[in-house]
Amino acid sequence: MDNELKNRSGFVNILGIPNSGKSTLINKLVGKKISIVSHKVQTTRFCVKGISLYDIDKEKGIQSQIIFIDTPGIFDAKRRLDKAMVSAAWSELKYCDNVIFIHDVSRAKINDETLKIIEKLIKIKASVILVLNKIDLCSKDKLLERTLNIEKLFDFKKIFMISAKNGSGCNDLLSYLAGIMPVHPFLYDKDTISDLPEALLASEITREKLFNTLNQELPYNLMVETEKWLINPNKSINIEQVIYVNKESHKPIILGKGGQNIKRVGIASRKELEELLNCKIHLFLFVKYKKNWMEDPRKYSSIGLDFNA
Ligand SMILES: Nc1nc2c(ncn2[C@@H]2O[C@H](COP(=O)(O)OP(=O)(O)OP(=O)(O)O)[C@@H](O)[C@H]2O)c(=O)[nH]1
Ligand SMILES: [Mg+2]
Repeated sequence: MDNELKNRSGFVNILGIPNSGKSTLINKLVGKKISIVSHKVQTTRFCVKGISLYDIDKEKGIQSQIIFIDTPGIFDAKRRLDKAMVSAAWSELKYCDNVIFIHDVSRAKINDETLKIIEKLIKIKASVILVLNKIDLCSKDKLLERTLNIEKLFDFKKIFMISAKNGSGCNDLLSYLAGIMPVHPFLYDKDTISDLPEALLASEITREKLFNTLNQELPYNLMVETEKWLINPNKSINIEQVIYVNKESHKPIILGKGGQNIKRVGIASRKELEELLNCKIHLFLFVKYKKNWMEDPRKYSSIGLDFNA
């Protein structure tokens, strides 16, 4: 049989409550930043695919292409945007051969949100791999106790203990997943690592810098849109982005004293974009008040969310 016919390719959905480390994990497994990370809950707003190629047999050139799907954190959503995010997280499940359920072991307990997800996974008879994350923050005894308690709740197909942040255990997880992907020709081009268009990634990078630069008073309800993308003759790129806030009072928070804050955000975002896109970037940020952007259906469809979820 032709070696190409021995390749594997399939989908792995990463599910979990907000802040459990889903995006940190996908970035680690793909080996490149494709999804933004912050210490705040509900950072990821829409599903992002990240693709990893793993050599199963280097000599024979047999590889496994694992298409990971990072999803918004699942919780008891009430507001429209939150509901749309949670619905998006569950919606990708139907395409997936495997599900990773990620649990943050540094949490004091297995909370209700976690139990609700497990209940649903039981109901839909999903094939689930449990990934216990943030083991760098947890003692061995606590980790053992948590493992015993959580494995009672569901017949997990396999359990891994990892730190998505420092990478421990991540190779074992990747190698296991590579081996269980179905034998199938690559579903995506060999060189593709993400399905996120560059302009959307650029908006996300700026949103991440806002989340990470602003502290407690950060208006969670902000959104960033890349409105202009102009490639100059010298190959540098001019990017114009608008940060939408839905309260006038949020504008000065984002700008900061004498515009210091927005300046910091702009510098951090530009630096990262230059690294990711490998060229010089001229980034221009604007802050605009837009009443109720969260009630505008177009803002949902532009990032693949269902306004009526
Ligand atoms: N110490 C430690 N921190 C981690 C680890 N994994 C993730 N984090 C941190 O946990 C926080 C949340 O990480 P994210 O990857 O954004 O979590 P998420 O599950 O994608 O969150 P949402 O998108 O909001 O659902 C960030 O501050 C990460 O740096 C880990 O293994 N160890
Ligand atoms: Mg995330």
